[in-house]
Amino acid sequence: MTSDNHATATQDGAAQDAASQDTGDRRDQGARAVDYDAIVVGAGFAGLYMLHSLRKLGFSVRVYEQGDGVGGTWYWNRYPGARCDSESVYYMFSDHMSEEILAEWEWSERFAAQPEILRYLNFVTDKMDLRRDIRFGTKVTSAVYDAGRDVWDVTLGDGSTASARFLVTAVGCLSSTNTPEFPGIGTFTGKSYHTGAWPHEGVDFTGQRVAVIGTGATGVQAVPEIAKQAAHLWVFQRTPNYDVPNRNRPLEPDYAAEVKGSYKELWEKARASGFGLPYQVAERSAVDYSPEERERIFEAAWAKGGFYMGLETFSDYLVNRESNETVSEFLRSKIRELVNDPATGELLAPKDHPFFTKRPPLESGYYEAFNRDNVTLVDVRDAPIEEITPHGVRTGGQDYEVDSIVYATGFDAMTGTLYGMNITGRDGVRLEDKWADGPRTYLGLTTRGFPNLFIITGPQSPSVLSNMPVVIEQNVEWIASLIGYLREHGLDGAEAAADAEDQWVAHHNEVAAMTLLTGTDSWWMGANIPGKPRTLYPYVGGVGVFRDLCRDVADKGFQGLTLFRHEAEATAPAGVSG
Ligand code: N01
Repeated sequence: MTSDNHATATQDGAAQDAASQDTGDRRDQGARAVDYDAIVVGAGFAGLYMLHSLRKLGFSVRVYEQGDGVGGTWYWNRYPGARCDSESVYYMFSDHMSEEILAEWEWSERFAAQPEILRYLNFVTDKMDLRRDIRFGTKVTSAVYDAGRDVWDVTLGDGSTASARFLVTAVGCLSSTNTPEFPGIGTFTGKSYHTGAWPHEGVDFTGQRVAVIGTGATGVQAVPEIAKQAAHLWVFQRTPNYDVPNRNRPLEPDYAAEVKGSYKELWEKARASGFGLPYQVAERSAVDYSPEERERIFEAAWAKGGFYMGLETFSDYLVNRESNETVSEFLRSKIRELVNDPATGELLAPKDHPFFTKRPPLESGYYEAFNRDNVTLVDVRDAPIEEITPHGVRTGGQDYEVDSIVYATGFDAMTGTLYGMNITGRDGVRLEDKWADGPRTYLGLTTRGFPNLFIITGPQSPSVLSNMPVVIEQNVEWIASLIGYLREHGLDGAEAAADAEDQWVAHHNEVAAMTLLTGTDSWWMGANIPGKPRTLYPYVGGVGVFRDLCRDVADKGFQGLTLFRHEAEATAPAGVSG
C-alpha cells in the first residue's frame, strides 16, 4: 500500500497531495505522520461546505469523492424528471457560504431540475476554489481509528492510504441504492437501470416497452417523462403515495428578487423552523375547523403546490390521526378526480398509511400519465413480483415482456453508505456492530467509541425531514466550531460521553413515539431493507429545536462530549471533560 500523499493518480487531488507536504501540514504524531487535519468523505452540498469551513479556519483538508465530479445526489440521480422538491430559491447555500454567490446565482425554475442543480454546485465549487482539495473517483473502503495515535487511517479504493485527526462523513442520506433481490433478476436480457445510478449519457426509451418498479418520489418524477417516449410503460406499484402537485414553472424574476432582497430574514426563519423552510406554519388543528373551512384551506394549498399542503394548512398531521385523515381524504379525492379510469384511480389512492408518514412525493403530470393509452398501472401489493424473467417481469401469474426495467426502488438510507465505508472505532468495534440494534448517537453528529468522527446529516439528526441545505449548514458549522474550539484550547479530540449519548437516543425515541411516523412502513423507519432495525432514522423534533440544542451544547463548552488531548503531546492530564 502506498500513502495517499504519494499516490500517482492523475486526478486533481494528486497535485494537491504534494502541495500539502510542502506547506508542512503533515505533522509528526510519533511513529507515523498524519496527512491532514481532516478528511471529508463526499463532495455534495455537505462536503463542499465542510471543506470551505475548515479551510477558512486554516485546517488542512482532503475530500474524497467516489464520483468523477462534485454534486453528490445530484451527480448520481440523473434519471428523467429528476428535480428538487424544495423550492430552488431555498435549496442553495446561504450567505454563510458566500454572499456573492447568493447574489449572483439565478435559478430558472421554481423547482430546479437536476442538471441546473449540478451546474450550481459546480459554479460554487469553482467560485470558492474548492476543487483543488478534492480527489475524485476515489472511494473510501475503510476508516480505522488508531487509538495510539488518536488518528483516523483511511484506505482508498486503489489501496492507498491517508490519515487525519478528524474524519467527517458527508456521504448524503440516500447514496446507497437498493435493488430488491427479485428471483431471476440476473437473467433479464434487456437493459436494467437504477434511478440512483443513472447513465450520464442518458437513456432513450423511444419505442421501447418499459417497466418502472417503484412509486416513491423518484418513480413519481420519472414516470411522466418515460411515458412520453415509451411504446408502453408498465408501472409496478406496491404502495401508493399522497402525491401533491409541484406546480413547477419558470421562476418569476420579481419573486426571485424579493427572496434575495430579504434573504437574511428568510434564512433565519428557515433555520428556526420545523422543516428548514421559511413557510408560515399554521399552528392549528384540522379538527377544529368545519369541513367547508378545511376544504377552502386545502384547495388553496393544492393550487399553490409544493410542500405547502403539509406545512401551511394544519400543524398536527403527524400527531393527530383524526386531523391527518381529513387531509388524507382530501388528497384521495383529488387523485380519483385526476385519473379517468375509476379502478386505476382507486388503486392510486393510498389507504394504508396517513399522509406524510411516508415522504409525500411532489408530482408534475404523474396521475395524468395514467390517462395515456400507453401507460398501465400494475398492483403488486396483493400479488408481489414473483420473478424477473429473461424477458420481463412476472407477477400475479402474468408475464410483462419489456425491453428495459427501471428500478426506482430507493436506497439503503442513512446507514448504507456509512457501513459501506467499514468504519472501525476504538477497540476494533465496527460502526455497523455498534448500531446493530439501531443507530446510537449524540445529536446525530457523533457516536461514542468513534472519537473525532463527525457525521453530517446522520441518523438521529433532522436530515431528511428537512430542506437539506439548511441542516447541512447547521451541522457543518457546529462541527467546524467544535474542531476550532479544540485547537483554541490545545485539545486534540472529542468523543460523545456515555450518558449524553444515552439521553439523546432516549430523547430521539421519545419524540418519534409521539408521532404517527413509527406506525408506517417507510424508509424513514428502515422498513424498506430486509433485516434493518426498525426505528425512526431522522430526528423529528424540528430543525429549529435541534439547532437550539446544538447551540446550547456548544455554548457550554461542548457539553456531553469528552474533550481530550493526545497523550504523546499532553502537557496536562488527558480526559478534560466538557
Ligand atoms: O425511493 P422510495 P425513492 N416490490 O424508497 C418500491 C428523496 N427524493 O428513490 O413503498 C415492489 O421512496 C417501494 O414500495 P413500498 C426523497 O426523500 C428526493 O423513490 O416500499 N416495489 C416504493 O414505491 C424520497 O423519499 C427528491 O411499498 C418495491 C419504491 O420502490 C427518497 O429520495 C426527488 C419493492 C421506493 O421508493 C427516496 O425516494 C426524488 C419490491 N420488492 C427522491 N421494493 C428531491 O426532491 C421497493 N419497492 C430532492
